[in-house]
Amino acid sequence: MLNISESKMRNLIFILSLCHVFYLMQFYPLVQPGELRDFQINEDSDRMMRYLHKYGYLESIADMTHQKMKSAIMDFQQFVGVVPTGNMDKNVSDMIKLPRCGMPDIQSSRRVRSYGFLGPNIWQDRRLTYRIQNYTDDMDKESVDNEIQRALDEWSRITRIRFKPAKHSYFSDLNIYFSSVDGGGEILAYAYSPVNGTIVLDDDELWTKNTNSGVNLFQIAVHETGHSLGLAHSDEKTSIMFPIYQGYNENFKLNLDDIRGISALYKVNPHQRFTLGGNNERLCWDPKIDAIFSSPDYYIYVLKGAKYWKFTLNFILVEGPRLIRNRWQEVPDNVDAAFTYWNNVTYFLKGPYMWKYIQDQKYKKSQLIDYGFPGIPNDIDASLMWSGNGKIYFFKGSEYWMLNPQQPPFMRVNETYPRPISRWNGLPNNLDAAVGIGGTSYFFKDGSYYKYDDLRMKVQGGYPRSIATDLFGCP
Ligand SMILES: [Ca+2]
Ligand SMILES: [Ca+2]
Ligand SMILES: [Ca+2]
Ligand SMILES: [Zn+2]
Repeated sequence: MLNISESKMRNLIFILSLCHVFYLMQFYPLVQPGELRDFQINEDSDRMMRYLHKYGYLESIADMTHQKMKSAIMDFQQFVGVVPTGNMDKNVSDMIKLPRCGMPDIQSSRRVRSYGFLGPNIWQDRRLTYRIQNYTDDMDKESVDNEIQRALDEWSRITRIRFKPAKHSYFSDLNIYFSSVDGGGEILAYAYSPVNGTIVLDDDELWTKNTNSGVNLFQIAVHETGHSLGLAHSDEKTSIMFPIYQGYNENFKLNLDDIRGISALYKVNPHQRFTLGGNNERLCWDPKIDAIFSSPDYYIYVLKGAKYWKFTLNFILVEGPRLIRNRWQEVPDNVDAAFTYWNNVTYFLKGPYMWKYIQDQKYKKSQLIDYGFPGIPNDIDASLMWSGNGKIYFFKGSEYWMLNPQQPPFMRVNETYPRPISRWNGLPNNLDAAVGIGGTSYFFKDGSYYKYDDLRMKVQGGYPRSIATDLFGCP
């Protein structure tokens, strides 16, 4: 629990941090041209140099050389995903004018690959409070409240962290301020790593919701609260932790990179998992499942017989058992397999048929598997979208098939399939079900599960383990 002196301390840290930012932005020590060896300074290169330093690409701007500048530009180009030429061309000088987050991209010269962490600390408490300390004139108060809560909910969905408005600022973990930062453009906002909790939104920007004009408060709040939880910038363009603002996205979702990052930071202690009891016991004494899939809104559904159970990504039970036909009317009991593809279409398969749902609830149609996925057999055991390459895999007996939905001819199975399951280092034949969660795939068979490392392409050490104890929290 917080006490008052801690909170005062935090205010002091906030003021000091602001000073630091103003120092960086306004009283930045100018390098004298004489200090630069072969490096030519002009208005453009000066701006570039400050930018690269501010965002962590240049450790120091003293002793500047052409080579240092070139390699910093290359690092920046690599981070934002353009060809790393190292040249200060128009492309790069345009890029550094784009609105972005005020936090550095590179910390202490560590090169980031996809998601990263800001520091060693995370919040120990899973119930956090937040307070919007002042409001902008750009939006009505209620909209600001809603957009901020909605942003925090994005992270709650993946972690067990719950956010509630604080009654008093003394006791608030996250503190959100609207304040003038650097005028319109460049810095939109910044936030600190745990357990600072300060988030500053530049009120020199026009904050908006549900529109292309101005800066979308919700998206920026997801990004900044990501920092508050400990996430650093990601070089994945589709990640919300990408530093440059990419405009309003009406279909915004956290991507796999974000989910992997936040899940890695806030792992759930397996011993604290929700325990199945009462009506749920069936999964405990008979944990052989028919199918499992993760939905577009990041829940995991387990299907068995006529029933389904809904879990969070960390296997906390949220719903179930319920009847499959009450949620997906067209889908029969005892399905063979199910998976969700990146286009948010969920497929249920049984015998020679498959049923398609958009956003896992709006029924689209059913068709023969051989028609929708030419070359894939009937009566399959398991299916999943593999995070290793985004392609769809089907398993049956001792064989598997792969589909690349993006490759013409449409959905045609490559002739080199089926292949033996033994190629998946450590997976057994006759699987029951499979699902990909973040960068990990889980395979299920007879009450046991195998955790598969998608990067190293093998079953992790210590597996198989019990589904009932590990995932379903059975006694
Ligand atoms: Ca600004
Ligand atoms: Ca404003
Ligand atoms: Ca199955
Ligand atoms: Zn940021």
